[in-house]
Amino acid sequence: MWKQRQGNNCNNPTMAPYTITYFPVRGRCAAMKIMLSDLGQEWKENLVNFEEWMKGDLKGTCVFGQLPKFQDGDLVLFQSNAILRHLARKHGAYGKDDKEAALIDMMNDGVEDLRLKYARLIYQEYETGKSQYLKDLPDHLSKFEAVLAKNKSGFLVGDKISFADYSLFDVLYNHTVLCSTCLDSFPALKSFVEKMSARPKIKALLECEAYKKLPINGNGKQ
Ligand code: 6SG
Repeated sequence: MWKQRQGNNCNNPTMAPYTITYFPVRGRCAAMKIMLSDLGQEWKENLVNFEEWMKGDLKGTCVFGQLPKFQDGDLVLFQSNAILRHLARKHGAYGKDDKEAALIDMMNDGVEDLRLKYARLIYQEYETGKSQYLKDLPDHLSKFEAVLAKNKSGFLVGDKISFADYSLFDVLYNHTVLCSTCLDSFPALKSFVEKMSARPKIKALLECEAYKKLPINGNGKQ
């Protein structure tokens, strides 16, 4: 049986409607925790360490053999982006109509592309690929910069925050840890990260000890 951590200072999991099961890292759960916090939602957390995971019992019950696992009552979900979308539908972070929802999906897919490049660097090429990665990064960032600079609301799509904003914020935050100056020539991205970090419930999560002590990535690289 894996360890269940009920109560972690970051939120009050008593009666929480949601349960997140994941490794003790921020990784694929950071965006959903940022989103849940900002939306004023509570969750319980089950932390699964490497040894427990390697036993394989839990893995065998996961649809794709991977975590995170997300439970909302009797609904059990895998795939972090499907989880973000489910929460966005439930809590009004998926645009005002179908057109906005389509644009939000498009932006989130763009964020996912960058997230996968980042994950490849962190997990496969950190020692050999970092300088080339940082050379290529402005080209990727400039696309998000253009979208944010055009939309006066400060969000990716429409007038309201959406799950794509939480996801972009998470990926940008990780990149500022990778390279503290990487947003310097992107004023809209810089201001986006500052504003998202300053939203009170996001700020509280980012400053909470239990969250801070989780490494960003599973191999300790950042
Ligand atoms: C890894 O990739 O931490 N899930 C990961 N790995 C374990 O056996 N497309 C989906 C999604 O969006 C991707 C899921 C994701 O939800 S996250 C998973 O389940 C497996 O495949 C990144 C991460 N990796 C660290 C890690 C996991 C197992 C071995 C290394 C944490 C560190 C040590 C044990 C637990 Fe570990």
